[in-house]
Amino acid sequence: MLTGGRCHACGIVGRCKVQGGSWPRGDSPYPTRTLRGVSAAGWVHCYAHLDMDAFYVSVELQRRPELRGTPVVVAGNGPRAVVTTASYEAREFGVFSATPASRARRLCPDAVFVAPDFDHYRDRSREVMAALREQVERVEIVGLDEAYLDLTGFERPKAAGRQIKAAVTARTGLACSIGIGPNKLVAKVASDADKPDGFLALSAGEARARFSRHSPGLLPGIGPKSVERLEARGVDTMAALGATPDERLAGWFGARVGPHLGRLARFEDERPVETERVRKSESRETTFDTDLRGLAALEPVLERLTAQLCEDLERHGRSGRTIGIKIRLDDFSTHTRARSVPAATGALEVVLPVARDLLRTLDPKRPVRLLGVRVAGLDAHRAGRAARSEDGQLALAL
Ligand code: DCP
Ligand code: MG
Repeated sequence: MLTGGRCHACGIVGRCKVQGGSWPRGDSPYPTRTLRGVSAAGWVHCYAHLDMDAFYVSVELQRRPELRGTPVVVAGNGPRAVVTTASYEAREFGVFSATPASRARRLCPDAVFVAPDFDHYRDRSREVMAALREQVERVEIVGLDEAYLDLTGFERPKAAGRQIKAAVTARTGLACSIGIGPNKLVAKVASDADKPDGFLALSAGEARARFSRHSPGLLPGIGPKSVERLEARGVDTMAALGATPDERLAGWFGARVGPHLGRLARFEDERPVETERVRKSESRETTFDTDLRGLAALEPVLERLTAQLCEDLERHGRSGRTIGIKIRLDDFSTHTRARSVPAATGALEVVLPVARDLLRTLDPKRPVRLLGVRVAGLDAHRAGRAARSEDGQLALAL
């Protein structure tokens, strides 16, 4: 739906690729929706993004309610452990996801540290996603604690969003934040902007106005390095990035990435919600508490990781043709090697000898921080089916 050259739905100038073209107001094959209190303009699409609040911590607090209202941190124990989640009380001390656990202990000595229990988080995640599927047909799970929902065609999407939020909390006892927008990017940023217990619906124009003075680092996909490069060129706000001509951005970041960054800053996004996420590879990796040196030390770890990987592949009836290993050395350089086998496999007796041979050929001479193994090129059809477990819920991998 184009008005003034810009699609109300995606914020795209010109042809709206999602719908394969543009049409005059009123001729859309999709019913025109009124998003009360948000925008009178009809949106072609309406998406919601749901993100659980302090997910791992919230799950742990249900087991230890006496800790509610206090700084709680879920983090491993080893010398290289990082914080996976910090409660909002702990965040006030400067402790966030990815803060080294040792630093977190210094910043907030009174915090209670809880060891992560990933199996439990996966179970609770399935509950969340099941609650979503009861409410909405088209759900795209993008992580343990986040999902996009396609609300296109809902009579009152904002009311639907509130109902979904209430349903998730009623079923799981966990709080979440929801963002609603005409595309996934607006929905994602909106869900984050009003956390915790947030609910925010924005049009693309409203998002542009609201975040115009924010750093481009607010956007998913623009990391600290890109922010630094932009700032060095005097572009330090979303508005400035959105107004930078494509040619200049292409000169700085390349023909593909540069203009893409500009589109992100203008909240233009045409990705559809993908309900079937077919994983094309499966991997296991581990970071050592202290660096390992030499094949004799590395091979038993490779065997353990490969056994775990193959067990999982076999359980889900999946197989792939490309076997790969990854190592990260003490200088943080990462090295991968891969080899394809004639027939797709998930069997330990096939995968392990190839992985071991790749490691022996690589034979790292420096101390190794991280070792990983993967099977890629997973059969798409079988992977799609296997992604659903017997109870019809998506099986998630960390
Ligand atoms: N996570 C992790 N390591 C990170 C970031 C996140 O292990 N560096 C895990 C722990 C989180 C979960 O993923 O609980 C979800 O990540 P979010 O970024 O959504 O963070 P939270 O849900 O913890 O907090 P928020 O309320 O900000 O969403
Ligand atoms: Mg979250």
